[in-house]
Order: sequence, then structure tokens, then C-alpha cells
Amino acid sequence: MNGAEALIHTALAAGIRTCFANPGTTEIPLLQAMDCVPGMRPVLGLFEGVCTGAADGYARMTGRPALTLLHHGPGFANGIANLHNARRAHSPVVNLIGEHVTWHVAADSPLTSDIEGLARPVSATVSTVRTSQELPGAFADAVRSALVPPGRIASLIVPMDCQTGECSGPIKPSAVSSLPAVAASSVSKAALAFRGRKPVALLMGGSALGTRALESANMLAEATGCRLFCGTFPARLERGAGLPRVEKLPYFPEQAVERLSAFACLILIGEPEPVAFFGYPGLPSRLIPEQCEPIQLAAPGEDGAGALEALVKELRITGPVTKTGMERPSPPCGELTTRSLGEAIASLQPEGVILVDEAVTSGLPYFLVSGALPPFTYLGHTGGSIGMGPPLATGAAIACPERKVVDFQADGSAMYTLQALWTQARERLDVTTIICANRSYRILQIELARADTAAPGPHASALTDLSHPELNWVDAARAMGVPGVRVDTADGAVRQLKRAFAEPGPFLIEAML
Ligand SMILES: Cc1ncc(C[n+]2csc(CCOP(=O)(O)OP(=O)(O)O)c2C)c(N)n1
Ligand SMILES: [Mg+2]
Repeated sequence: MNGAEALIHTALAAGIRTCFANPGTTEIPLLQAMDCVPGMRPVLGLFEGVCTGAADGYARMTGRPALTLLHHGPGFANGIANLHNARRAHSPVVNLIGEHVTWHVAADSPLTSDIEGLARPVSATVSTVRTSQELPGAFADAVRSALVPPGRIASLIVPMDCQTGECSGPIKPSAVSSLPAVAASSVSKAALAFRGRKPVALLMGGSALGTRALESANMLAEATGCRLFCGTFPARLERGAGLPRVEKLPYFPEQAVERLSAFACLILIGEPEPVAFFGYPGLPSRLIPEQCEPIQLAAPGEDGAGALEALVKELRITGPVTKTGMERPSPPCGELTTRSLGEAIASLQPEGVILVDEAVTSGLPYFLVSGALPPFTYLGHTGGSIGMGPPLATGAAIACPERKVVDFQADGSAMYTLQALWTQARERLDVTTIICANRSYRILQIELARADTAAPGPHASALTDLSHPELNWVDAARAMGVPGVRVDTADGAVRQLKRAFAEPGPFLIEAML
């Protein structure tokens, strides 16, 4: 067999059965290998940011490594922004990047570039294969690297002759390493904070936001009165009835510091110390106020769920706990606002939804009313690199075909990767996209107002305005093969959401805010 076939066999043996691809000439042997070796599902993205964002969504929902296939330095570069979000989400992703045949690189032909140099900043490991014989082994190493807890990006550059050359066969992947348990001393230190009878809060991330961990957090909260927080942009948070309410840390630093100033101790579980999204004059980078002591119970690469269980045990807390009941807002009517839109979604959202939140300034009212809905999964905007939502929803839908995916999506951000709608149509994915059509980069208008009390001038205004020419999301969706409707009232939103939630398949609702 050739190197490409050995690589596909190795991938399948590692449980990788989907490849988010935008190929070129140098990856053709890998395309042929996908036909020779049955079992791999190729998913075409019409822009590399769609492939990498979909890989992130797939990895967040499965915990398994997601595979991309990208073309040379420029193709990889197009995927970097969403790899940045994936890296912040600790998603295990393996990038296969095609390169010229080894003897042609020195010729410096048009597509030649420093691929390793482009890959390094977003990758935990980068390597370039030298021979076809070493290709499956190098791939297995990349998979192992991606799975190092809590999950990382591994990039493998594959010259074309290493794909076509002879290879003795695939490699058996090594066993997956699980999250290491926290030291007993960390548990005792955290327990001590509770014995002090001072107000304590938990800040949770990673595996500490899964169902099992949240059940322990619920026991802790009920027994001790501690408050539960996650970061402003959690990678994945299980939410809904039966689970405790987890508050997000506020976005603006002055609000976050104020919120945390109520506590004598902040116990960090699967999260680093929180910092402000941006530096503002006169405001700190670190959000934990002086009088609040941070205690790292579990680092991001450690077993947060296990640490919470150990803490419950150490404090001799025994169940049962009161589980939160179901609570939904009633379907709104009248004016369509971020609040009524959030209520409309929350009033109807079916159990088991995967909700991707790239609603930017339109998202908070929804988050506040969705804590006790039928259980669902929330995926946040981890890296602040916009254009995450449509691809992330695409990958999540491929990972979980039995679940409805909702992409709650700001308009400006959606324009970066709207090609993902085409992939949703082609793969018949069950994704409802809700465009928050405020026709602006609203967040930047808010930031302009924070920076200066005077009204912004014409250039600053123009650079944050999307109203002319007017975007037409229903037409844009139709062009990608996705049906859509525009709504401009809360009752209209309710009607169309009912339809979207009842029928499978991709659908887009343009909500005029
Ligand atoms: C890749 C990337 N480019 C640019 C930015 C800067 N940026 C942050 S938010 C934003 C506009 C967001 O507008 P929209 O998605 O419509 O959300 P809204 O603020 O209107 O709610 C921009 C351009 C970014 N964060 N990431
Ligand atoms: Mg907008």
C-alpha cells in the first residue's frame, strides 16, 4: 500500500472517521486513498475556516480528535482563525497539510511557503514527514499529541511523494491518555476554604462543566452556599433542568471584578485565573480582586470532575440534592428585541439541543432565561475570533446527527464563514441558524461609546455599520441551498422557530433587530 492508504487505515484504527477537507493538487493521493480504504467520511468546506471550525465543533461534541485536510500554507492560513478558537477550547484537532513533492520544494514555485512557520503559533506540535514509510507513524504521533489532556492542535505536513510512495502498513494507535487526577493536597487546600465559613465561589471550565461534575458542584452549592461560575466563553457547558445554575463571568472587567469582590476565595477547576478580554486604561488585566484568594483545585489538563467528587467527599457532603426544576419563559409577542428573541428561543427549544452562541451583543438575554430548560449543551465563543458559529454548528451536527443544533449567530460574524451553510445543505445537517440582524458591528459601537463620550465621527461610524448595502440573509441562505425566512416581530420569531424545531434539516431565520 502507499503512504496515503496507510494513513487512512491508521486514522480509522484511531477512531477517526470524518475528515473536514478543502483539498488541492498535493492532497490528491489522500482523496484517492479515501476511496480505496472504505470508512472515512469526507466533508467538503468551501473555505478552510469552515473546515477548522467544523473540526472544533466535532471535537467539542465527541472528545475525539477531529481531522482536517488543508492545502499548503495559504489553505492552512485561511483556517487559522478558527484553529485559534479550537486551541482555546482545548479541542483535539489533527491538521493534515499537503506540501509539494519533497524534491520540488527547493524550486520555490508559487504555492511554496513556510508551512511550519504558519502552523506553529496555533499548534502544540508541528512536523513535516520526510518519507512515505514514516507517514503512518507520524500521523499516529500527531493523534497522540492532539489527545494530550485537555486537548491540543497537532499539525502534520505531508509532501505529496510521501503519500504516493510505498509503505509497509498502518500503525496501531496507542491508548488514549485520560485526564490525570489532582493531588490530594489540592483537594485539602480547597476544602480548607470551605471550613473558613467565608463566601466561596467556584470558577469551572473544561470537564468541570460536564453533567457529572455539575452534579458534584450542585451538592457543594447546596451544602455550603457557594456560587458557581464559568468563564465568559465556555467551550462546552451542560445546562438545563436538573443541573445547577452556572453564572458566566461578566464580559467587561469592571463588572467581573465587582462580581468577584463578594467572595473571599475563588476555587479554579479546569480554568486558569480569569483575565479581562481587553486591557482598558485604569482597569486591571487580572479579574480576581485583592481580597479574594484564588485556589487552583484542578488545572485545565487535570480531572476537574474527579476533583469536584473528591472535594464533596472530603467535606463529607452526602446527597440527595434538590435538582432544579424545569422553567421556561412563555412565548413572547410584540416587538422583536434581543430579549424577546432570547425568550422565543428559550420558550420552544427542544430537549437535547446543541446551542452554538456567537450572538455577540445579542446573546445575554437568552443565556439568562435558558438555565432551566430541558437539558441541552451550550458551546461558547472561546477565542474571540469571529466567524466561528456556522462552522462550529456544522461540525457539532456531524458529530451528533440525532440532535438538533441551533446556531445563535450575530450577522457581522456570520459573514466570515457563511459558506458553512452550503456544507449544512449538502450534508443535510439538522441546523437552525438564527441570524441576529442588527446590521452593525454593535460591539464596536459599544466600545466606541466606552472610549469616548463624544459621538463617533463619520469614518468610525461607517466602519461599524453594515446597513448599506443591506445584507439579505434569506437570499444568502438560498444561494447556499438552505431555506430561510425573515422575521421582524416576536410572534413571527415564535412561529418560525416552532417550524424550525419541528422539521429536521438546515433552516435559517433572519431576525430583524
Ligand atoms: C477574526 C476577527 N476579526 C475581527 C474581529 C473584531 N471584531 C470583534 S466583534 C466584531 C464585530 C461583531 O459584529 P457582529 O458579529 O455583527 O456582532 P454584534 O456586535 O453586532 O452583536 C469584530 C469585527 C475579531 N474579533 N475577530
Ligand atoms: Mg451585528
